[in-house]
Amino acid sequence: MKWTAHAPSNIALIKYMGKLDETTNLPSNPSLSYTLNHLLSYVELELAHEADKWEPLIVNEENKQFLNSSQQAKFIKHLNVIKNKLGFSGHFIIRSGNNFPMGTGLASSASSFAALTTCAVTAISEILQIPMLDQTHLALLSRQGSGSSCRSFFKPWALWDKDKVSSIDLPYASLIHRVVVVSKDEKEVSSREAHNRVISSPLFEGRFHRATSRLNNLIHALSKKDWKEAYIIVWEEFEDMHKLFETSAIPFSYMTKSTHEILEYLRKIWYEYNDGPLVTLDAGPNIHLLFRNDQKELISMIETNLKINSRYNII
Ligand code: 2P0
Repeated sequence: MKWTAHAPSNIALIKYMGKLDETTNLPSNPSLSYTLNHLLSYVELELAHEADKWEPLIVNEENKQFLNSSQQAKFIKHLNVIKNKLGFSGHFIIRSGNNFPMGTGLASSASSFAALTTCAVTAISEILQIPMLDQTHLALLSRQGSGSSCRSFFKPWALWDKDKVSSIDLPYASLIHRVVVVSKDEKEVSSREAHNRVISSPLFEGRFHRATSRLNNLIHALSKKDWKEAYIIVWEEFEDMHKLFETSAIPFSYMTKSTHEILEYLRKIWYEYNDGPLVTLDAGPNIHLLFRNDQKELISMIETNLKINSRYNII
C-alpha cells in the first residue's frame, strides 16, 4: 500500500528565531509568513516489514535529491512521533523529494515536514480506521518535526504564535516570489543551531518585544496596503535576525559580499522608483523577493540587471 502527499514552502516576513522549548519547537516570538505555492515537497509512504527507512523520490530528473544522514534521521524521528501519537506500530519506507533544487538556500524543511506529517497521518488514519486530523492539528503535529512547517498548512498568509497557528486575512493574496541565489554551498550553521545560538546574544533580550511590535505594525501596513511601510518593516526584521547571529556568543554570519551588493542594489531601486519588492533573508545568504502583481516590469528589469551584471541565478 502507498500513500502520497505534497505541501508548499513558506517565507517568513516576521521571523521565528529562538525557541522556548526545543523538543516541541515552541517559538520565542510570533511569526508571519507568506506561503510559496510553487515550491513543493512530495512524500510517499509505503508499508514495510522491517524498520523505517528513507529513499529519494524523483520529482523531476534535474532535481534528484538525497537527504544527508542527519536529515534522514530527523525525518524518521518525526515519523515515529506521529506513529506513537496515533498508536501505530508498523513501519514505512519514506520517499521524499522537492520540485525545487536543494542546496540553493531554499528552505525545504517547512515543506518536507508538512508533507511528511500529512502523508503519515493520512496513511495511519486509513490503516487504523480512525478520523483524519484537521489542518490545525496537523500543523501543530508538524511543528514538532520542524517549527516553520506549521505555517505551510495555511495560505496565503500564516500567523504562528506559541501553540496557535492559522491563516490571517490580509490583502496581497497573490504575490510573485523570486530568490536571488548567491550561494549554493551547504550552510555551516544549521537553522537548528542558529535557534540555539541566538539566545546567547545580548540583543536577544529585547527580541520578543521588537518582533511582536513589528508584527503588529506589518499587519497594520499590509491591511491598509501601505507597501512601502511593509518593505521598511520587513527589511528591519531580517537585519534584526542577522544581527542576532552576528552577536551570539559564537558569532556567525550567513551574508556574503554578494548578499550585501544585491541588498545595496535593491535599496537603490527603492530610492529611485519609490517602489520595489519586499526583501527578506532566511537563515542563509540568498535573497527572497516578493512582488505585487502590478510590478511585472520591475521584475524583468531587476532580473535583467542582476543576470547581466553578475552571475546570479534567479528562481
Ligand atoms: C522562519 N527560520 O521563521 C525562520 C527564519 C529560518 C529563519 O524557521 O529547528 O527549520 O526545524 O524548528 O523551522 C528555520 O528553522 O527550525 C526557520 P526547526 P526551522 O522561517
